[in-house]
Amino acid sequence: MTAADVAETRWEEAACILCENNCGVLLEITPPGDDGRARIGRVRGDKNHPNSQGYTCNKARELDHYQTGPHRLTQPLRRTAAGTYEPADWDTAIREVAAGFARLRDTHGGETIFYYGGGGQGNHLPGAYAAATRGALGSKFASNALAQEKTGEFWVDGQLFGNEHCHTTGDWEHCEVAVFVGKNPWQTHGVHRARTVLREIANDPDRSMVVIDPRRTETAELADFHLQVRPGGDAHLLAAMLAIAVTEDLLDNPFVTEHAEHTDKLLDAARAVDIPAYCQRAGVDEQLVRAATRRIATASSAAFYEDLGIQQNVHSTLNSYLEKSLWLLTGNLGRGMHLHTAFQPLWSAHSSRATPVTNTPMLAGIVPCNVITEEILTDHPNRFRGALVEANNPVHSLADSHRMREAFEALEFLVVIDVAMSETARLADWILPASSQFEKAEATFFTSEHPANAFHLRHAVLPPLGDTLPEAEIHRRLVRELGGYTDDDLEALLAAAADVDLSQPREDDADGLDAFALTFLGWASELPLRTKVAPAVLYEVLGPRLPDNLREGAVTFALAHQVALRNAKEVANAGFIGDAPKAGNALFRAILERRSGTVFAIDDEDVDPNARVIRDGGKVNLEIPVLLDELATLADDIDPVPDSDWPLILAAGERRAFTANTIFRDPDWRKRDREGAVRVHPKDAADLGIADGARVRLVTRAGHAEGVAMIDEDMAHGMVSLPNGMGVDFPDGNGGTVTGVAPNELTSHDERDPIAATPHHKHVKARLEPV
Ligand SMILES: Nc1nc2c(c(=O)[nH]1)N[C@H]1C(S)=C(S)[C@@H](COP(=O)(O)OP(=O)(O)OC[C@H]3O[C@@H](n4cnc5c(=O)[nH]c(N)nc54)[C@H](O)[C@@H]3O)O[C@H]1N2
Ligand SMILES: Nc1nc2c(c(=O)[nH]1)N[C@H]1C(S)=C(S)[C@@H](COP(=O)(O)OP(=O)(O)OC[C@H]3O[C@@H](n4cnc5c(=O)[nH]c(N)nc54)[C@H](O)[C@@H]3O)O[C@H]1N2
Ligand code: SF4
Ligand SMILES: [Mo]
Repeated sequence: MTAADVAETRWEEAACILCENNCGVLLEITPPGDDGRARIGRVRGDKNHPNSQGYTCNKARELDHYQTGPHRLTQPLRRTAAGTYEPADWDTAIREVAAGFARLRDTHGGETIFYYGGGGQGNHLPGAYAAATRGALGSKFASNALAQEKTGEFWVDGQLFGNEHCHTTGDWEHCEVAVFVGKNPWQTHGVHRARTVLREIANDPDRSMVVIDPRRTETAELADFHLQVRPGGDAHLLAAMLAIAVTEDLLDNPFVTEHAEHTDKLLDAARAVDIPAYCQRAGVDEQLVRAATRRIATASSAAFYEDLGIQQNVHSTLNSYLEKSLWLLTGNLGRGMHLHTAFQPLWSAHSSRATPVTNTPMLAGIVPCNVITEEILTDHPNRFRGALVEANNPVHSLADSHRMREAFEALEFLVVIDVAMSETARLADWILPASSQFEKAEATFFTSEHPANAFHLRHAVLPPLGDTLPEAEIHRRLVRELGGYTDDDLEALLAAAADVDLSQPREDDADGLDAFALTFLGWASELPLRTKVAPAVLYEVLGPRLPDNLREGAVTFALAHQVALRNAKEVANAGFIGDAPKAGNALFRAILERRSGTVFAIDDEDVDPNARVIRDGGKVNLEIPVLLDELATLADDIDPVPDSDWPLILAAGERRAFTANTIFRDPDWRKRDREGAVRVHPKDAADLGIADGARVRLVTRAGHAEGVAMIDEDMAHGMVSLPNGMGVDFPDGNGGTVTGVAPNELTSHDERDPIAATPHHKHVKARLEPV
C-alpha cells in the first residue's frame, strides 16, 4: 500500500491499541494532505467486534496522536562516537545489528543477549517474530512488563491449579457481586465495555459491587461497598475478610470438600486472625468489612479482579493468595470465576528457571523487571552483555530510571526497535524504525474471555511511513543474515506454498492450505532449530500468499494450529472442526476473513468447574507454605510506627482519563490534566500549606521531582499519587518538551516483593514540599 492508494476518505476496521481491551474500532482514513500522509480522522466503535460490540472510551478518538507526528522514526539510525545518530540504509543496519549480536553470541554465548519486549497494549506479533531472531542467537532470557505486575499472580495460580497457564477471569456480565481489589476499571478497563457493565451492576438492585481502594475512584463511586483501605493495608484487610468468612461459617463447605484440598493450614491461619485489630490496621470499619464479606459469600456468584493497587504493592504475592482463597472458599470457581482458553499464552507454564547472575526465580519464565540492572551492572561472566528491546520502553517504565540508564549504557550492544525515539531508544547503538500498528497487520494475545473467547487479526489500514518496516520483515532479515535458515532449507516449503492462494476466501481446501500445513509440520519437525525460526520462515513463504494488508499475520497460521490441538473441544464449539490440519486451517481462514475479530473458542458451561485444574487428582490446592509463613508475620505488624522522614505514601503511576502508558508522546492528546497533577488529600495539603494548583516538590529515597498539586478529597489521607506514562519527551521543533513527571525517577529497584520481585510502585515512601 502507498499513500497514493488512499485516494479518498474511507472507513476501515481496526482496534484501539491503548489498553488490553483492544476495542474494535472503525477508523476514518483520510487522504494525504500537504505533508503527503494519509492519517486517522474520526474513530467509532465497531459493533461487529465480538468483545467490545461498538463500545469505546474517551481515549480511542485520539489515536492519530500515536500514528502521526514528529515523534515517528522514519529510518534506521546508528549511534556515532559522539553519541549522536546518523541515518543508515537497511542493508547496513541488518548487517551490523546481526554482526553485533553474533559477536556476543560467539564470544560469550547467546544467553548473554537479553530480550525485553514482545509488545505493549496493542501489538504482540513482534514478540512472535522475535522468537526466530532469539532462536538464531540462542538468547534465553527475556522480560516484559508482566514481570512488574502479574508474575506473582501467575505463580499463585500455578500453586493453586497446577501450572501458571491456569489463569482465571471474571464473568462480569452475569456475576451477582463484582469485586475490584486495587483496580479502577472505569478508567483502566480490563473488563470489556467497562463503563456500561459497571453502570449495569450499580443500577441493578439484585447485584452489588465491592471496591477495595484507598482512593474513592470513579469505580468506588458506583460501589455498594467501598472499603477505603489504608495504602498497603490490603493483606490485613483480605486476611480479615477470610477470617470473617471462616468464623461466621460463610464458606461453601460442600463445594470446598468436592473441589479443593489441603485447606487446613489456611483455615487455621484464618481462625488465628484478630479481626478487629486487622481491620483497624487496614483502616476500614469492621462492620463494613463484615457486611461486604457476607455479601460476597452469600451471593450465587462473585467475580474478582485484582490489579496494580495490590500487585505493585507490599505483600503483592500474598495478596493474590488471599484474594483467590476468598473466592475459592466461597465457592466461586466455575461461578463468578473461570479458568479459560488462550489463543497463545503470553508467559510460560512453569517457573523452573532462575536468572544467571542473582539466581532470582523467574516466575512464569520471565526475568523479574526489578533485577535486570543487577544482571547487567556486575563483572559476573554470565551477565547480560547485549540487549534487544522491542515495542516497550523499559528505561521509562521500570523502577529506578537512573539505574536503568546506567545499566543500559553499560551494555556492550543495545538495539531498539520502536516507532518513536523513546527514552530507551536514546541509549541504543542501533535504532530500527518499525511501521506503526496501523501500517501492518497486528494482533494481541490478550484473549481471556469466558465462555466465548475472541482473537482479532487487524489489517494494515495505512501505508508504512518513510523507510519503516514491520517487525516481521526486520526479524526475517536478521534471521537470514544470522544464517538461521537458507534458500535450500525452504525449497519444499516454497513449492507447497506456491499452490496456496489466500488472496480471497475460497471453500475449504480449494486454497491449498491443507497440503501446505502437512508439508510445514513435516519440515518443522526435522531439525530443532527449524521450530525456533519457523515464525520468520512462515512470514517468508506464506506471507506473500496472503492478502497484502495481512502479510504479518503469517505466524498466526502456526498459532491457529496450536490452539486447535491444545483446545480441540473449545475450538470445535466455536465451529472449527475436523482432524488436524482441518480445524486449524478453518480457524486460520476465519481469522483472515473476519475483519472485526473471530471467536476462536467457546468453553463448555455446566461442566465440573475443576475440569481445567491440571493438578494430579484435579483438585485445587490451598496450601502454599511460603505464603502461609508471610501471612503469619502480619500479626507482628499491627501498629506501624509513623516515619517522620517519609510521612506520605506515593502511588507512582496511577491510570487516569488521559494516560496510556507511553504510547502517546504528544502532550496535546490530553484534553485535561495536561501536566499530570500530584493528587493530595485536602488535610495533607492544609498541613503543608499547599493550595490547589500550587507547584510542589515530591521527594523519595530515589529522587525528587516538581509538579503541580491537585487537591482531591477522594484521596486517602496520607497518600499522594502521580499518573503513569508522563515525563516523555516530544520533539516539538524547539529542542523538545517534556511534560509531567516520569514516575520511575522516584522509584527504587530494591523495593520489591520477596517472592515475585515485583516493584512497590504503589507504595513509595515520600514527602511533599511547597516550592
Ligand atoms: N487510562 C488508562 N488505562 C489503562 C492504562 C493506562 O495507561 N491508562 N494502562 C493499562 C495497563 S498496562 C494496566 S496494567 C492497567 C492497570 O489498571 P489498574 O490496576 O486499575 O490501574 P492503577 O490506576 O495503576 O491502579 C489501580 C488502583 O490502585 C489503587 N491503589 C493504590 N494504592 C493502593 C493500595 O494500597 N491498595 C489498594 N487496594 N489499591 C491501591 C489506586 O488508587 C488505583 O485506583 O490499566 C490499563 N488501562
Ligand atoms: N512507576 C510505575 N511504573 C510502571 C507502572 C506503574 O503503574 N508505575 N506500570 C507498569 C505497567 S503495568 C506497564 S504495562 C508498563 C508499560 O510500559 P512499557 O512496557 O514500557 O510499554 P509502553 O509504555 O506501552 O511502551 C510502548 C513502546 O512501544 C512503542 N511502540 C508502539 N507501537 C509500536 C510498534 O508497532 N512497534 C514497535 N516496535 N514499537 C511500538 C512505543 O513508541 C513505546 O516506546 O509500565 C510499567 N511501569
Ligand atoms: S477501553 Fe478505551 S483505551 Fe481501552 S481499548 Fe477500548 S477504547 Fe481503547
Ligand atoms: Mo500493565
